[in-house]
Amino acid sequence: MPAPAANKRVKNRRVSRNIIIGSEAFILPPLGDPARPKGIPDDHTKRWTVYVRQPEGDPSLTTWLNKVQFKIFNTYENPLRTCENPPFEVTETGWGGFTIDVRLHFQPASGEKAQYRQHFLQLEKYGDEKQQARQEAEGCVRSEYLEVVQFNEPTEALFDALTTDDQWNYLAGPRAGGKKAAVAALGPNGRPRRGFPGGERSAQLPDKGGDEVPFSKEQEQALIQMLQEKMGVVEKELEDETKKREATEKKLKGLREELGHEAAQQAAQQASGDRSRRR
Ligand code: SLL
Repeated sequence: MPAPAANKRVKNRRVSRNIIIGSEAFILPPLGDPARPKGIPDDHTKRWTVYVRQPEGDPSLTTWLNKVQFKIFNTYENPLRTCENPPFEVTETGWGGFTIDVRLHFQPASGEKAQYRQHFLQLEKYGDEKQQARQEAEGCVRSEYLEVVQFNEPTEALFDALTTDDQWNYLAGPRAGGKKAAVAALGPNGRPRRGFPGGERSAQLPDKGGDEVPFSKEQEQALIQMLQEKMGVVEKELEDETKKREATEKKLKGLREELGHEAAQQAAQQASGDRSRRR
């Protein structure tokens, strides 16, 4: 009985995905300020959000990411926060920074175990003077890092998910920038541009092609193979031509020698005739 695709692994393949783990913190209006939202503990000075998302224009992380859990400081109510759907983020208020455990749970068909990351919730300004001036001006402290998640020999089901066009569909949906941006996200074929809303960022090809996928790694590989075969044919032809040229040159040399010999004989005869006539 063939193994179900969720167990069967694609040999010698590794697929990577980038994710951003980060946090943003904003200063709250001080106590007594009418602009200060109600119901916030008096000692809280910041509103912050911790998040996991894909870099802009990258394939949707829901293809492989099922849910994210954020384990925040244990004085918060229900410190293990679970996000089953995007946006994978938690917003809270507080007064101090701490390390947040981020648990990445993969789609069941991936057969992958959960992975853990950590993120320090940075609330205070940091960096050089220029950076701090900007954080001050924006009233926002952001701290992000790029993480790479690698799927080594993914299950067939995961590999399929990671190589379909649908991963970019979210780019054509409603989003900041409205309809114009959504239209800009569509390629000339009316389908979402592959990964790059501005038509830039990366030259990476999707792994598999299809009727509406003009370029893929699979096609690239086929093209390389075809070119290598053609190069083989051309090399063989070149070899044959070289042999032919060598044979022709040999013949020519022979003819020249013969001709040279005859010419020399003729010249010799002529010379001896001349000599006899002179006598
Ligand atoms: C530490 N940095 O790691 C310190 C603790 C805790 C911050 C920082 C309010 C929490 C609440 C808050 O901001 N705590 O209201 O439950 O030991």
